[in-house]
Amino acid sequence: MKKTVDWSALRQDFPILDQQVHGQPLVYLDNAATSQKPRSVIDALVHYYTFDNANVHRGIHELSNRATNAFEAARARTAKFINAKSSDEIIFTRGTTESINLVAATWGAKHLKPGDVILLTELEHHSNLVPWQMLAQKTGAKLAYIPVTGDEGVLNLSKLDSLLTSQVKLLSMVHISNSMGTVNPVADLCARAKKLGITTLVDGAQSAGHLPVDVQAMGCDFFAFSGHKICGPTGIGVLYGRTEVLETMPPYQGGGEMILTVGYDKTEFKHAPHRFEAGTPDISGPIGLHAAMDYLDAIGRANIWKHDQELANYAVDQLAGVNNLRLFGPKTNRAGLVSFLLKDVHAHDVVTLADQAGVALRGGHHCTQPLMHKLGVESTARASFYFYNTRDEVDRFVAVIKEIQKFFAS
Ligand code: C6P
Repeated sequence: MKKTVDWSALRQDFPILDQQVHGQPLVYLDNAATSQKPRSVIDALVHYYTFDNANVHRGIHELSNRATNAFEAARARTAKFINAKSSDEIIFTRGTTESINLVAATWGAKHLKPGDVILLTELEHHSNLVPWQMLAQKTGAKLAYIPVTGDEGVLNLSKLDSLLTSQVKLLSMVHISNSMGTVNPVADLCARAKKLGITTLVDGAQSAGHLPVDVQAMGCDFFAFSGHKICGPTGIGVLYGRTEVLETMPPYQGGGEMILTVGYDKTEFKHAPHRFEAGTPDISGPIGLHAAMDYLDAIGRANIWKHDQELANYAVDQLAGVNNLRLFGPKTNRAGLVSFLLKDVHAHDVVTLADQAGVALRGGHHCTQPLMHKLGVESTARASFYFYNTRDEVDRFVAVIKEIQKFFAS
């Protein structure tokens, strides 16, 4: 881990941050929705389209070779980024959502039967919930949930033994909750599941770009994340799958590039990962993602995690001075976000007024509607931090929240 990082110098790498919104300097605190992109990522995309654009794996001309090499180099870089054993364990998708849908459509359809149980947590984003509901309807499998304790949004693991029955075939869980900031003990949970022969999936949408990820140490069978939340482009995502598990799975979609031979009545499919990547893929996406991963690892994700957590803890301390504020999320080991409500003020009003002051927040159910209902609310306002945010920005955010509270209280 590097000892010191010049965080404010890093801000210069993000041209978008240097602007005024509604006459105020932009304070971008919606990083859990999507992160901003450093110049190196934008440059990588421009370079690819300016000099190397061609289709991959098909041509034998120079541009096609360059594009193919860059595309496959991004796959190898991704394997390194999460410490997968091999690049063949990396499937490019459109994002976390598609990664999870791919597992549901292929692994799920092959391995689940009526009466089997898919175990989730009550913290899940709709992306790690709706695909399993759809699969359960198709296969006759059932869903069960590890419960959360109230506003802290921490898993109540005292129920785990009774939930881990012999019917459970899959444990699929979020690593970091996007609406609470909870960090789940995924390595422990994967180890418990593995002993019982249960397949595991970790939704890393909010973790991959924020802390060091080692899928082998985590012990999961699948790990999903999105490029756009880790300084990469939109439209590119990753599904890691352990080779032994991928090889049991039928293809996702049929088409070009995923086949070995095709006859009029029969097709032989390629091995992973190509079996799961039919058609012309997003090529610039992995190239941009490669640049993003290089950028993040030059800073060091352990450093980023420390910075994220310091900002979140500082925000929690400062928000304690705001009247009638209900704070959600864990008391310890909070990820870099704060979710809250002001008494009798709709989260959308908080976000709209904050926007007028140049502060970008998110308000809503954050695609965790069942969790919101469990907590007895419709929505929360959320500030989510990344390494380019500063304490001064947290101060501005808190000052704005104080003003909004006073405005509605008067
Ligand atoms: N959460 C947020 O503002 P996609 O859309 O596929 O890139 O990521 C989906 C997703 C899956 N899991 C978790 C834990 C997530 O946080 C997200 C995206 C955004 O919180 C948009 S709702």
